[in-house]
Amino acid sequence: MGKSGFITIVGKPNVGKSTLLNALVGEKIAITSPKVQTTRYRITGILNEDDNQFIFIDTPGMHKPSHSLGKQMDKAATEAMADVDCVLWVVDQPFKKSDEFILNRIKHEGLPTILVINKIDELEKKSDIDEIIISFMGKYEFDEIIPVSAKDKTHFVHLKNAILKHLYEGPQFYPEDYVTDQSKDARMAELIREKILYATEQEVPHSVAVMIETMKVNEELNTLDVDALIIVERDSQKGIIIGKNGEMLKKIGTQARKEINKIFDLKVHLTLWVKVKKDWRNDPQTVTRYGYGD
Ligand SMILES: Nc1nc2c(ncn2[C@@H]2O[C@H](COP(=O)(O)OP(=O)(O)OP(=O)(O)O)[C@@H](O)[C@H]2O)c(=O)[nH]1
Ligand SMILES: [Mg+2]
Repeated sequence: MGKSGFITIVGKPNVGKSTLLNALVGEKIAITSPKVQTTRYRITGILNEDDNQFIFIDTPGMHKPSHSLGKQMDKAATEAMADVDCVLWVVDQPFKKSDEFILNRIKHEGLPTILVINKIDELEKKSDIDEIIISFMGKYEFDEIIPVSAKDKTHFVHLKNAILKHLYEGPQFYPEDYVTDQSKDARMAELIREKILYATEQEVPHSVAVMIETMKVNEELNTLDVDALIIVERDSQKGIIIGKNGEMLKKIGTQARKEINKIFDLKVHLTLWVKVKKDWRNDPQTVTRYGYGD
């Protein structure tokens, strides 16, 4: 009988948690971007391999929250550490004072924790990895310290074997064709948000939420007609998202549609709308309504 269990992926923003989740599962489950705080809620991604089932939980990067959205993100990350079999703490640089925040939470849970040093493809010399390892030594009784590259999928066999030690023999939790807990709507909304994260700068990416308003099968054209709403916090941001002569919105729509078509093997007809909801990130009720609450 194979093993199965839950593995939470935690770490600071932008260290490559979601990239690692996608690479381990072998499918784009979570969106990724070079901007910090890309992931906003817990996302489950499941890998079935050799009778074993790895249930990974990707979390928002842990940071000191400054608004309701940030508080919910932080809560989601912390709560994802309860009741799991093992934690992957992902880092990409030597230990700093700012890591104590996560270290203390890991100590509090006391779970088996594997320190995953990511982005080793970016390091110039082997001694750079050693420097990171040494800086984390003695901070916690890590089960293992494993350098990886989520981008190149290096040392994944070693990582999966280290995780397997903490999973349990028994029936699998999910059917084999179940890869994520996200609904199709949520995944589509996230893919649209990802394109916005790439296309915009400064405060705009952080101020954006995306909701799927309607989704209908168009039998005549054999398409799925999707209307999505992009919400921003200010009129100026709405102007940026729409762009001169609507160019920006068109670009976001084209990129999102292409990827949605590919991932879901569907022909989607996507219409994007933009709306301003002033300071929505500071309003707990709105944060929940946009899908980032409890
Ligand atoms: N070179 C390199 N870049 C990587 C690797 N893993 C992730 N990245 C890049 O790092 C950036 C952040 O990746 P994400 O996966 O979005 O990071 P995250 O930790 O999920 O970020 P948050 O959701 O904001 O907490 C992206 O630009 C990725 O392409 C890696 O192994 N090598
Ligand atoms: Mg992420």
